[in-house]
Amino acid sequence: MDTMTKTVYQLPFTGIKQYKMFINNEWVDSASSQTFDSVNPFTGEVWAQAPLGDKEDIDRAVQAAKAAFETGEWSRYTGAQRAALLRKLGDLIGEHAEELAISEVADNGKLIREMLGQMKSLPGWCYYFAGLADKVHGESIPIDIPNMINYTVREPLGVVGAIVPWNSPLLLTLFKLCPALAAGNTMVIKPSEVTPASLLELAVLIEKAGFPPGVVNIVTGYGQTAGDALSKHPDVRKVAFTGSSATGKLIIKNSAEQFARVSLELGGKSPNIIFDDADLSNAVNGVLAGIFAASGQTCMAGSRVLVHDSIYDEFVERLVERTSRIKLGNPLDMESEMGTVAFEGQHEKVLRYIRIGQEEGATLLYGGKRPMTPELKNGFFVEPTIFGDVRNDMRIAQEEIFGPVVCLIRFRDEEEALQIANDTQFGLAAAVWTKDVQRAHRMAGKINAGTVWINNYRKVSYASPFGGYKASGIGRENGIQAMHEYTQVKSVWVDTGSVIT
Ligand code: TXE
Repeated sequence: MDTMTKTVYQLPFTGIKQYKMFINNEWVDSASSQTFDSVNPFTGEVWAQAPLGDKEDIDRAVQAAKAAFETGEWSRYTGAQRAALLRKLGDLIGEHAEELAISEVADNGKLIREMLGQMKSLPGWCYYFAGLADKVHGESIPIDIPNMINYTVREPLGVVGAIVPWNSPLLLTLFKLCPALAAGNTMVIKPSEVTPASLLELAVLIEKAGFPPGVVNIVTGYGQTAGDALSKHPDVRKVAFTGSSATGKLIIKNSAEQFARVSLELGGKSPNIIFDDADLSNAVNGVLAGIFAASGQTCMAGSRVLVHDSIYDEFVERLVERTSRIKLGNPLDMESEMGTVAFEGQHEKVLRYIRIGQEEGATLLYGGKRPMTPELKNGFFVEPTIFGDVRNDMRIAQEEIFGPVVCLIRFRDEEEALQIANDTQFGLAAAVWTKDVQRAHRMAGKINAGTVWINNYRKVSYASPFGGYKASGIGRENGIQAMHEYTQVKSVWVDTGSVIT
């Protein structure tokens, strides 16, 4: 902290910011002219308003995206041309990282110091997928039929609908936007109603980068109306969704009507497993980062910590001591170490689960309350909370809380650790802390999750596939595999027989 500049960042304006949506490269109000409020979760006050887009606005945006895909300038772009635009967008995001970070913090209460780091990583997504844009190729396939040539080409899908949540709006949008555009698709994006601002700030950069009209459209509005209309739209060929498992199910049902493809990145209840030979101070840091970063509001949160019986007491002592030093505060202050929960409904949900944990008989070892000091009482804060003696069948161990609440569960041996780790409807991520390299890989092989970290927690890269097993999702984001999710394969047959005879 000593080396860090002590700064409290400010919003670059006073009053309430009025946003417009972005359709066909035009800045527009909603068809109904209605707007909705975005509340700053630190002050509890409205700081921005965005157009309340609905079915009609979604339809307009999808038509613009369809025209851009079928007949617009974009439909004639080569991969290298698409790459150049993505690179330009990456440069602009890098240049505007600070403004983007501030708008996300005002919307969702995450820490400015976390968000500055995240924003600075975003250009990497643009550059990586720009690099793949001109390498989307098929294969030549040997065929066991005389005089036949067969080859495949990979083609874009068409209009992609992206529905994104409030916990990391820009990062989770770029997971979708970069491969979708690199592959030649066009997009309609619906941000969460909790966090409309940063995506509309991104739209300014999309326009500045020079993407042709209709390639990227952003419609703000509620899930049950705008989101529903987007996931049902007959001209949408793929829906890319990040959010709750319950809404994910609705998205599959909606998109089944027109056989649109779906990729879903959903919730988790990820196990963070500490063996008795682990480096304990690294493991404690990994547990803290796993559950208290973003106030626990990440799909990959390490919300179940499985601790070997023989080190349980020492581990608890260290974890509680470190947790007691976490400084809650203004998310725009570089010295704060934990921000708020994103909105009132989520705040109530987290506090409700803390009550449920107590009723179920778990031991509240630390936290559990809303802090009421003068600086914090207006914000949607929850103390970092540790439950000990949790049984894996308790609701707090089975249901996604999505807040700064960690469940400590004891295990006696590797077999039991594995059984507990896999005893969940979810399968997004997991970590194993041990110095035994054979055990680490054995566990990695047997855990049912899309990502396993060994002696680490939370690493993500544009180059590595990310997604869930079981109720944590369908499909993978990031990596070369993401390009396959945004393309379809055409098989072309050529009969050379008539030439030969
Ligand atoms: O999620 P929703 P909510 C989990 C987390 C959280 C819970 C509820 O446990 O407490 O979900 O959060 C849009 N048709 N995660 O209610 O509803 C909505 O407008 C189409 C995990 O915010 O899934 C938003 O843009 N779209 C998670 C997006 O879906 C609909 C991140 C996500 O909202 C819709 C967020 C509908 N009927 C929450 N209803 C993660 N995996 O990171 C809503 N939406």
